[in-house]
Amino acid sequence: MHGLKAIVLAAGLALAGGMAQAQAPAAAAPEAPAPVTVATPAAAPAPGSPVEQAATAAPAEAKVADPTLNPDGTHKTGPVPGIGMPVDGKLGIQPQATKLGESAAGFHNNILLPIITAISIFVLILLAWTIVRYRRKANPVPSKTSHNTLIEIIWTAVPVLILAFIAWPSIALLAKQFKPAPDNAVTIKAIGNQWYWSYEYPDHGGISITANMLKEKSEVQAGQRFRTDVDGPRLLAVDNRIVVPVGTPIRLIATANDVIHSWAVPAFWIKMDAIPGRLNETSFTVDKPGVYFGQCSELCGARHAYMPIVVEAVEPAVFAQWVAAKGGTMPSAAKPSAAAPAQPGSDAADDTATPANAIVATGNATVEATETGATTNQAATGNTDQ
Ligand SMILES: [Cu+2]
Repeated sequence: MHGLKAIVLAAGLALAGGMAQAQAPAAAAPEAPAPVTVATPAAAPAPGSPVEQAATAAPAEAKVADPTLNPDGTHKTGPVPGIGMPVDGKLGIQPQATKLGESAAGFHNNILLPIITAISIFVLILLAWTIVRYRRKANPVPSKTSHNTLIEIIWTAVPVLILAFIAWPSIALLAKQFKPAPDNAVTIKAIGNQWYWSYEYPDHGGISITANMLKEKSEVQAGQRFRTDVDGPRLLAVDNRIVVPVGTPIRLIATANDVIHSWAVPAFWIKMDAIPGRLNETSFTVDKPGVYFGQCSELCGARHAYMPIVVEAVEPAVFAQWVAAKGGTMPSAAKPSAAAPAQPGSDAADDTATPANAIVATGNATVEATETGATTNQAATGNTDQ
């Protein structure tokens, strides 16, 4: 019977492990780039940074309108109920907006859940049968049997086989989740603060965004911005969304200024700790345009529940327009990120490999960092410059 309990426990842990990846990035982080170069915000791109000045039509002349906002500053795109957000009374995992999320949710729904259900039903039946069949009235003289080699072999071997069967796709999934982004990825740095998120786009002219939760109409004074249903559900809508292009790999780097936070968006299958003085990295590619909601998922203090995350995925052309509206610049397509060069093991096939890319992909991040000069080692400074 112990063997069966172990199966149930192990299966439960495996299920929990599906979403609770919080600890894994910490373990993976030493592999992550120690000296990450960050272009100084907005004013002067660091010498050698891949900011291409020529691309946009002179933002100085006519300010480009933010394509995601209405003239009054409210969001144009509202959420689709059930997509990228929780729904009242619903059980299970949100529909996934990334390929990795789809495969992970499929693993959970089609493999783990049936196994767990079958084991639970089997144990329940076994218990009920034992209680009824071997009750004192039906079985007045108890058996003195204490060993049965065949049964012991079975109840040891079967759980081992089940665990091995689960481990195979689990480990493959973990490896995929922390596979470094290709070097043409869009780098976004998410910084947790008590209690809001701020973001930087170091490869896009150092755009920085602060995202605060929108208050309800009853909580603000007349004339102040409040949440509408287009902004998103209560407690999940923010004033400034992060905008990402669909179909493009995003390299997400998470860190924090004060205490440990966690950047979590269920529809992307991402939950990553944001730790002061440390850079955790993951990557994702959003398949469908839309608005996706998440929350800080590490208990970080009094207003932990009030630092939501909103990602708006748009077509690449709209993203370029948004970058221009934010006063940023699109990096040259041929150049990799200066802020976070691709790591060994990243997928070079996603990339239109140029000689420059090849050098960075195989080269040494430290060399890159020292060449650019105006860099900051986030890990060493504890992010005091944020
Ligand atoms: Cu937090």
